[in-house]
Amino acid sequence: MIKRLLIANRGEIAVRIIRTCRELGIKTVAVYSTADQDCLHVRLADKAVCIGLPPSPQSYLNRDNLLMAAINTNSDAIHPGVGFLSESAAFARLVRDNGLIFIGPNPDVIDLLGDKVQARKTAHEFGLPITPGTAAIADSDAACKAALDMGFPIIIKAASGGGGKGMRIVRSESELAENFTLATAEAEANFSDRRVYIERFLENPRHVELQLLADGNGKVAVLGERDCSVQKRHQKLIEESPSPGVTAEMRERMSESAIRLFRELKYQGAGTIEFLVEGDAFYFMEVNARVQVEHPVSELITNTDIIREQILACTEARLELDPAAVRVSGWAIECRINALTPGRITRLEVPGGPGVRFDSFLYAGYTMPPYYDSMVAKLIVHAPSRERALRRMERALSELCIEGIKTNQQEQQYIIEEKVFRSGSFGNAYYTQTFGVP
Ligand code: MV4
Repeated sequence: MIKRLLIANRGEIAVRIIRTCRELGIKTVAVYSTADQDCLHVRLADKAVCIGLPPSPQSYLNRDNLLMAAINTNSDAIHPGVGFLSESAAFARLVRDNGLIFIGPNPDVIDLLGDKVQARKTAHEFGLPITPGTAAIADSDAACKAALDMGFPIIIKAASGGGGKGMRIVRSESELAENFTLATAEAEANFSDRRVYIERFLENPRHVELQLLADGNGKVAVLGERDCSVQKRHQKLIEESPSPGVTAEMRERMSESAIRLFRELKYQGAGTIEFLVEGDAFYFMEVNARVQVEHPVSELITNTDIIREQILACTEARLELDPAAVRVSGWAIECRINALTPGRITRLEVPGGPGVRFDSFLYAGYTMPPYYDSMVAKLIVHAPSRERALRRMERALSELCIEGIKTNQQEQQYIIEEKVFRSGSFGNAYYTQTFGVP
């Protein structure tokens, strides 16, 4: 077992990782920018190191500062958390080349999966269904030809994109050339990679993702799926597991193909495979080579500690859980609570009781800095059925009280009570269709 782990992140996910490390007997090193001295992760870790100024490029994205902090504290490994450097092959390589363990898959696998064109090709070769689409496209004439072949509407995506960044939906031939040029420029500006490709656009599919854990030696476990269709401007708002739109038969087919892909990649650690689901068809979209914000819903329905398994997978090439023994039980729902304003938390009352989990870095008296992600808490419930999970979430949301900043708590209450969401019959256009253009 490693002795000391540096967490190259902040906020809620840093707190989450510290909690598992405590239980594993691993000492933790927190890092913080000069805006984060009073953060909960700094208080909970065994040690904390300042790594720079508030803007992320000077602290949480500063690879050399993070590596030096790890070396100077005699850390054995670095956990990148979510966001920031969690899918940076260059950072993973730097960490490894300096004799430390990166908690994630190996850098070549991160590179492969970070290129969406290559990831699609690989997934297709291993038998996963992909949306009709192209490889990287050279110019707008080639784009036009491909679009006419597959039929409109189409969606232009950046090869180095993902998570919705730099996507453009095109509904007719007359809009194509202009959008192709804009997409290419956006891709260059955001990812320093101008390559884009085209897929047939599905109007209102579900966003369904499988949670996987793998030891890098052929042992691969699927911890069920999550439905993340409720999104506002590509920001997930609510996640649940199981998905109301996935049958046992579809889950079986998806899992079988997912296991094959991860086994072939010799994937190590925690990862997610995203699919679009339309009726009883599913299409591979991309792999997220990290642990995700919404992992707790999978933890609750499978009774596992995903961070624990991830750390064991990456540091000892083993999983504690038995893939064949994973059972999905009941229903879990997560509501993300986002700050709409910065400011000081003057009052905090946390929900509790049966089947309620509150993952957060807030405490009364804490002042939210304006520099980072707006998510301040995840409220997660677990119950025997979807109907009971919804009732439990209503109850938990009514107990939650955050004063001093504005949050999206009311909007979450509204969605949980809204009839289409409650019916379980919705796709990724749900938010826009229900609340108008965001
Ligand atoms: C799509 C799609 C429909 N058709 N691809 C969004 C995140 C990124 N992983 C890919 N995404 C999508 N890709 C095809 N071929 C729909 C989405 C999508 C989406 C699109 C517009 C507005 C909200 C969305 C939410 C989730 C997924």
